[in-house]
Amino acid sequence: MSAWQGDITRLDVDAIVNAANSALAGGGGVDGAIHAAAGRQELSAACANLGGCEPGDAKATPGFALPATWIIHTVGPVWRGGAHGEERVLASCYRRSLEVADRLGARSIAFPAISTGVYGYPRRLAAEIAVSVLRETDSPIGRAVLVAFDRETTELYEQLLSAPRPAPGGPA
Ligand code: AR6
Repeated sequence: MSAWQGDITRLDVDAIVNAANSALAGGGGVDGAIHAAAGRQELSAACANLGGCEPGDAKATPGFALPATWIIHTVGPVWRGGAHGEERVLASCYRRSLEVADRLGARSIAFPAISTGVYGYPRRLAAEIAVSVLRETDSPIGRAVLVAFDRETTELYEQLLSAPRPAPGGPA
């Protein structure tokens, strides 16, 4: 697992994850950047066939003009103070994206900081969930890149990735 700062659409990995909305209708932020780089018409048509996506779930389309072969569209939670299941839904986004990508045969995947833009999830809490789900997973996907678009998120990922992993079975 590694952290990288920049535009996720430029990454040459098997799959990139999109922070989409439940209609899979396209939007701003990373979703807008992915639609623009993949090709708006083709990607919108592919998304329209998927029948939407529930928060915490993930669905795939081809990457079209992107270097990535696949786009895994996931829908993060809207932050409503933290007592509305936001953590469970955000963790599920990471897990389900890995499952869908693995089923397609992807062996490398890049994630944006899901929900931390328009959806308002606090950056530190979201980064902690991303790192802990990716650390705990037994997914066969060998390479996961956490893509940050801003300096604050990059520093959070770097701090969390350099912290020692708790010993299995050791004190919490
Ligand atoms: N590459 C990597 N990360 C990016 C890029 C990029 N090109 N552009 C933005 N980010 P957001 P959300 C970061 O708002 O909070 C859309 O309209 C950004 O700095 O894209 O899950 C959808 O259609 C932030 O850290 O997604 C939904 O309606 C992170 O990506 C809604 O926004 C996520 O910010 C989803 O909101």
